[in-house]
Amino acid sequence: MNHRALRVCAALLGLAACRTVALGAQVSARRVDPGACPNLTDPSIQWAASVRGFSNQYNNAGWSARQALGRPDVFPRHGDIAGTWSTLSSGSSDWIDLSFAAPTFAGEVWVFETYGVGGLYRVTAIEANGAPTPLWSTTPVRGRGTAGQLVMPVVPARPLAGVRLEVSASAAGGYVQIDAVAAVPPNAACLGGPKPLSGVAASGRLTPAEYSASPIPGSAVWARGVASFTTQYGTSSWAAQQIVGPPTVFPAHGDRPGAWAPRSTANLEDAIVVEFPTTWARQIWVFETYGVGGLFQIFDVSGGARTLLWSATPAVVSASEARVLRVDLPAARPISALRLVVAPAAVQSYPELDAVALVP
Ligand SMILES: [Ca+2]
Repeated sequence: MNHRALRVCAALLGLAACRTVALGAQVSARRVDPGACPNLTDPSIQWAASVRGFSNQYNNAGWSARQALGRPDVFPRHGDIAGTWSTLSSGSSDWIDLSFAAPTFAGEVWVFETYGVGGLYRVTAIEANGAPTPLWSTTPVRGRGTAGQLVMPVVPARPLAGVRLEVSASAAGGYVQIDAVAAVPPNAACLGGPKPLSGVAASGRLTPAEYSASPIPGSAVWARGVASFTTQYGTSSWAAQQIVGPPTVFPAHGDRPGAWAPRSTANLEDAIVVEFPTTWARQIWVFETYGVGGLFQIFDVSGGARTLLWSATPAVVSASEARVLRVDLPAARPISALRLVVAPAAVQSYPELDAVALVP
């Protein structure tokens, strides 16, 4: 398999680092028991929405390929139960290709196995551009007697158009049946995904009109410096330094000089670390003037800490208006540095950040 390589950048505690990631590097997936992941009803989860193809199906009704779409309807039950895609026989090796409704920014892929659990041995990601990339593989084993949820990290997190599953009924010792498949954004991840600080409330993104009715208080402390960044679009007009100080673009919207812009709309992830005089902050305000919605994580990285304060699924919020994200913290905390993470590829644009402030 010829793995595609992708340049990915990360800002780590003041050190901006870029590395080349081979998409297709094997990840460690885990089969977890029913109930181990509490987020099954999270509305940001995208369930497989259409069947692109399959090698076989047991029949054209209760055990057809279409039964792998949507939310689980057999899981957490285990057994030869209608409502799943089933292999043609108890001795066949089969595959199925499933698509999500639209390329979905995924930090994990979940597969719900309800019979012949152990027979699923390979999962291939279908990238947003249609290219297949190996995600996980193992040796198929004899089926176990309970349903399983296979949880696979997607590294780096990125938009996926679909997945291909390969199963071996002969290895499992009986029919293999798959109930449902999901693309899960990082904020709803089951394993390993960072969990935001509890009690944090986002106001949503204020429109310029909403902002003018309820503007930032005069006590706001604006970012005074940039500690690091992954990329910048040039060294002047869209440089990282353009995020320092009060807004200069807002309330205007557009690809306008005066805001930090990452280098490429194809980057999966970019980040900037901004510095403040230490402030006991109760709120964080971020002014997004282009690629609005591409901002998806805010970390407190003061003094070597790394606490996820806020997380969302990156998606286009507005293509015509600027927005102000206001995050309300459950209690004042001393902040001297924030790491803001954007996903250009998820919004197919330059997420441009005009200004960031702490409000005591
Ligand atoms: Ca099903």
